[in-house]
Amino acid sequence: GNFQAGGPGAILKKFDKKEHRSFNKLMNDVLRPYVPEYRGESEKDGDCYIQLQDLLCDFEAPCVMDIKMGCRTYLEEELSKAREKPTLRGDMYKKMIEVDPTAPTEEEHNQKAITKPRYMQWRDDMSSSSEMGFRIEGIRKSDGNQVKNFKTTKDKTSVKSCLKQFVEENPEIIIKYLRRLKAIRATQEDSPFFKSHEIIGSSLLFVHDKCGHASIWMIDFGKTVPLPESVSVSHRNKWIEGNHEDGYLMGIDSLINIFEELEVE
Ligand code: 4IP
Ligand code: ADP
Ligand code: MN
Repeated sequence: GNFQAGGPGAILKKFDKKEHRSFNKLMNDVLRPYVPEYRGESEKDGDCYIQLQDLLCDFEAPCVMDIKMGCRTYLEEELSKAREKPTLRGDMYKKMIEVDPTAPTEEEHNQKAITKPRYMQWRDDMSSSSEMGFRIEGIRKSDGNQVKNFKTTKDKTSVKSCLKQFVEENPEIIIKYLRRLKAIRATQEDSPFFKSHEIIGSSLLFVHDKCGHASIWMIDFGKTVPLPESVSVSHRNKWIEGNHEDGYLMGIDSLINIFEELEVE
């Protein structure tokens, strides 16, 4: 995979140019407290890595949830590249029919392949991404058991029941997550980095344990890119190709709304 054990309290993630650039800038941005600390580059067995703070190391048997943010999970540049030079992906066709054998068109069935943007758009629509601005990617409970079958978890009621299970209706944890989500949102609304980037495929990592520790960090900046000079985004408005809107803040608004409902239940 992409990860290796780092030194004490650190992990190594496969080096990626876009992610490296993002972490460098984030270390000098108001968002710094909400991302893993970036500790430089390193090399292992001939491969390049970035060294990051291990977000789990202060927790006792943590419960972990990865929420992928945004209404869209592919970059605008991926879309234009695919249009110029469409690459057919058999693996993505297979992943598609595993979830819904009726999803491909007749042509796609014949070629047993689809393009990446087609797959990504379909994934966003099948999950809560397109409408709510986030989706649950995976949950790991304290016993180490992982759940990843959230591909069709789409409507608010089912998303909410997954979140409710994750926090085990523990009011102390809910309050801490809510406070942290609001701090992250307020800081994003102030952040020069956030203002000037299209943030795609990035996640919020939720971590809590039995001792009542709970926190959230922004992770995964492999598809976070600077906006063109002339473009600014709200991170809330609807995406129309060319406007670079990613729906990140729309997603965090919906998440906060659900956690607020869980708080009073
Ligand atoms: C995956 O689809 C995820 O969207 C990956 O994003 C994406 O990698 C993969 O594209 C795509 O196949 P499923 O989750 O439905 O399996 P992430 O790794 O952030 O979850 P990219 O490179 O776009 O981030 P390919 O092209 O790597 O297969
Ligand atoms: P990828 O780019 O391969 O999708 P991510 O950055 O999204 O990788 O990380 C994948 C998973 O690895 C996350 O869901 C999380 O569980 C774990 N992870 C990522 N970064 C950290 C970190 N700094 N500390 C601890 N765990 C992490
Ligand atoms: Mn990723």
